[in-house]
Amino acid sequence: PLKALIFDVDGTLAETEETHRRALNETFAEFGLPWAWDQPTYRRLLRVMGGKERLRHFIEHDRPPRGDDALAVLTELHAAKNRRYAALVGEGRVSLRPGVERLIREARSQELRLGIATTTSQSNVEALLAATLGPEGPALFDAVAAGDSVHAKKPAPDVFDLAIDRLGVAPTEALAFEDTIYGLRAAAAAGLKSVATPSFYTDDQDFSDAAAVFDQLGEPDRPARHIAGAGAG
Ligand code: XBP
Repeated sequence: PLKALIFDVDGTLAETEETHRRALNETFAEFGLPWAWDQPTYRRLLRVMGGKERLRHFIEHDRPPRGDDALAVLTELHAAKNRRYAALVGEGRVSLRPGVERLIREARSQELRLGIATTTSQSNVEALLAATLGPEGPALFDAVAAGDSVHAKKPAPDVFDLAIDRLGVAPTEALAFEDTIYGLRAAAAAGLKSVATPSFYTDDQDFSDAAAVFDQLGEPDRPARHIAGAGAG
């Protein structure tokens, strides 16, 4: 039987990547780095999972000016990006994707356990849940497995293994919600089936390995005739 739902964060709970990108570009300016990631550049770099890993890849492969200076302060650069990101999220600049809040609240009322399995950090997850679901948002989830608590980020199964372990369920008793093929691979490697909800930066990926693909988790259509019919009865 299904006992738990495990959600990815960036792209799945909310379209957060443009906020990460804005926070990054503002942080590059703060650090005096003459870099700006536009959307095509960010789309290409999103193939590397994890913000810090992505920055390192950019410096080592794109060889931008001042790369060595940035490499020396990579941890500080990424932490500064996350402070900016959390501040932007706290200002209410990010909303949950359609249907996500309903699914979370219905799952809780059906006594399903809820987990998070993400590449981003615990603090980013808490900022997003509090800003979108209210102060009690983080407490709606029974387990948060974040990228900063595991050895290997997605597509490795580690965050899903950790989430499953903390939820106390078997992989076959949980369903993952993901927006990337890297997330699908991570979930599959941990023994979970996935529902895919492709997002702004991932809708060109191949989701044929997902158990189901939905463009969003929004409310089912309620054709006007049903409403009219109920009223006319
Ligand atoms: C998506 C990611 C993250 C975010 C940025 O993670 O790869 O790196 O882009 O967050 P997921 P950080 O879809 O698993 O939530 O800079 O904190 O890594």
